[in-house]
Parts: sequence; C-alpha cells; structure tokens
Amino acid sequence: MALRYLTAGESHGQGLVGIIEGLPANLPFSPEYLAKQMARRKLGFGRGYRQKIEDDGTDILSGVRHGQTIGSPIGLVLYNKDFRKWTDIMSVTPVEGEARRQVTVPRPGHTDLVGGIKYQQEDMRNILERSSARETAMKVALATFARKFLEELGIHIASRVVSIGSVVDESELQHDIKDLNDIVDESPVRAQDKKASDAMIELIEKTKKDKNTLGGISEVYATGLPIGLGSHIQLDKRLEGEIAHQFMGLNAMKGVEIGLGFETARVLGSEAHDEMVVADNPIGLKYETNRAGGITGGITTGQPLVVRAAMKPISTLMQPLKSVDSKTGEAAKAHVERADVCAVPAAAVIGESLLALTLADAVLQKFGGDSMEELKPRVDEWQAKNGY
Ligand code: EPS
Repeated sequence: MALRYLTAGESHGQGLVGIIEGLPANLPFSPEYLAKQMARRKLGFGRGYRQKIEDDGTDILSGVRHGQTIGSPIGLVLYNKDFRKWTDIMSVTPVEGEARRQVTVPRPGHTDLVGGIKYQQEDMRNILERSSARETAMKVALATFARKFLEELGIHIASRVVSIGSVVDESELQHDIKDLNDIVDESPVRAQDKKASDAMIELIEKTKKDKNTLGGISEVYATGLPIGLGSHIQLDKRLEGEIAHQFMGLNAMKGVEIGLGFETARVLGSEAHDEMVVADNPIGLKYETNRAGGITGGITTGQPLVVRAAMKPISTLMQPLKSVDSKTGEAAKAHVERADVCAVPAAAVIGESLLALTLADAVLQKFGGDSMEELKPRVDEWQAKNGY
C-alpha cells in the first residue's frame, strides 16, 4: 500500500478528523476544490434535516502550503455543527440525568445489535455513532486529494444513480466522464434521464409519507487510466478485489459489480468478452467493447472503469420494525431517530471518492515518486509506449 489514511469521529461528536499520507509533493490543491466536493456529497433528494444543519466546512491542518502539497501527511478536521445539541449525550466525562438514556432496542439491518454484543456495550449509541455514515464526510474530504492527484494525470472520475427502489434509469451513458458530474449534479437524485429522475423523486416522497426507506444502485466511472494498474500475481494486488473491498466497506452496501458483473454469468463466452482488433496506436490493437468494465485479471485494461454498487434501504424506519429490548428481553419496536429516507445520490459521490483512493494508491504503487515532477513523466512515458 502506497497511500494510507484513517478517519476518526462519531456522528454527533465534536467532529471528524482524518489523515492521508503518501501523496507526492507539489500537487496543486485549494480549499475551494475541497469545498466543492464536500458540497456534492451533501446533495441529494431524500436526505434528512441533518444536512441542513451541517456545512461540512473542512480545515486543512497540515500537508499543504502555498497552494501545493509538500509531501507530509495531510491532516483534516471537520467540526460537527450539531454537536452543540449533543454536548451532554456525547460528553467525554460522565454525566447524570436524561443524557444517560440508552439505546437498547436494535434496528434490524443496523450495526446496533452485533456491535453492542461485540464491544459489550449496553448502550447501542456507543456503536451507532461510529457506524453512522457521517464518517463518509471525512472520507470524501481525504479522497479529494486523491481525486486531484488523478486529475493531474488525466484520470477523471464521475458517477450517476441508475436506480432507486424499483425505479430504474435505463439510459445508456450519454456524456463524457469529464462533464458527467456537472450534468447529473443538476438532478436532485443524480440521475441522467429526466423522466427517471422525476419518478425517483416521486417514489422518495411517497416512501417518506409511508414512513419507509429506500436503497438503490449507483454507477461509478474512471477514464484516462493507464494499462497495468493492479496485478494478477497475488490476491491483495488484484484491483477488482481492492475496489470491491473499498465499496463493500461503505455503509449499507450489499453488492458490487464491475463491467457486465452478474450478467457475465448468464451470457455465452462470445457475449462476455471483449474482442480485439488491429489499431494504429502504440500497442497495435484495441478492444471493440468494454464488457470487462476496465479490468481483466486484476489489471486495468486502459478502458473506462465501470463499477456498480447496490445500497440497501436505510435501516432507521419511522414506522419501526419488530425487535427485542436487550434490557428487558421483551418484544419492542426498533429504535427511531432522525434519519434519511434515501441516501443513494450521496453514496454515488462517496463511491467516486472510494474509487479515487483505490486508483491513486494503484498509480503510486506502479509509478512511485516523491514529487509530481518525479512521477508525472513516468506516467507520460508509460502512456506513450503502452497507451491506446
Ligand atoms: C445517519 C443519520 C443521519 C444522517 C447521517 C447518517 O444523521 P442524524 O442521525 O444526525 O440525523 O444525516 O449522515 C450525515 C450526518 C452525513 O453527513 O452524511 C446514519 O445513521 O447513518
């Protein structure tokens, strides 16, 4: 691993902190660029009141000077605006009274029960606070450095929502990846097709009224990749595995596909693989299709990377599901607190961030270098010899 990072912070605690280390020096970076990505994660029809409270303003504490990275660890902090209402409940020192009230009825589908047992916590708040997707705000902040790094090398990442609940956006991808985000960010659900976007919004509204929740599928793309990121030689070097690991590690994710994904298993070999034809380029050939989704044998093919991620419906329902109170042992309705109805549009942006982190690491592993001046010519030279 050439790039490493860590986050800390509880959803209603003071804030989130993060460190990312391994990016080269002299990468141009501005607070405005960071703020733009942070704002994109907050978008999305179906989010709860919390998004109105937070501005997700993130401070860069270290690693950047005079508009460029300096090679040292990049440290970030994001203070939760909502914390002022949670100072007692989230107090570091013991408190008395109402703030001691415990969460003891686990939500089906949530970490509450298993986390509570694993960490021997009577109060499941000690689990749900960290299990919350609030953490993804810091992940996106850290990944914004990886995104910028990739952009400097001509690698672009974007995403769109392809389904929410039963509503599917069947449209083929119509835009260049460089332009896609600016276009789909205009849709409140980040869908490309206007009709599908309207139907998704309608479904979210109805589901909210019904006190229920929704999941969905997002598609994340990367273009401009060199051939040869990742490797076939060992499990932890296979890029599909690293991508799946990142995506499956995101809150509420239940499935990841690359390229044709599960469909590959249903079609014939002649419909599953990408035929090659002679071409006038440095490697003398090109693929006719991209069913593999940009990776074969753990290694990038230089074609666009296409990743789809399936998110389950949010597990906090305003019409709570059946559960058992761990304190009394009696049947009870699951814990309810403020939550989103649907967070798939945000998950798409977070997916971009996860892909950026994975690809930046793969680029650093292959090309290395302590400064952009050292690394970039290596990438350019490789591309001139091995590109399309
Ligand atoms: C979340 C519940 C909601 C979401 C939160 C994730 O927060 P709250 O409990 O404060 O209403 O808004 O997501 C964020 C705060 C965020 O920034 O994405 C959960 O339980 O996962």
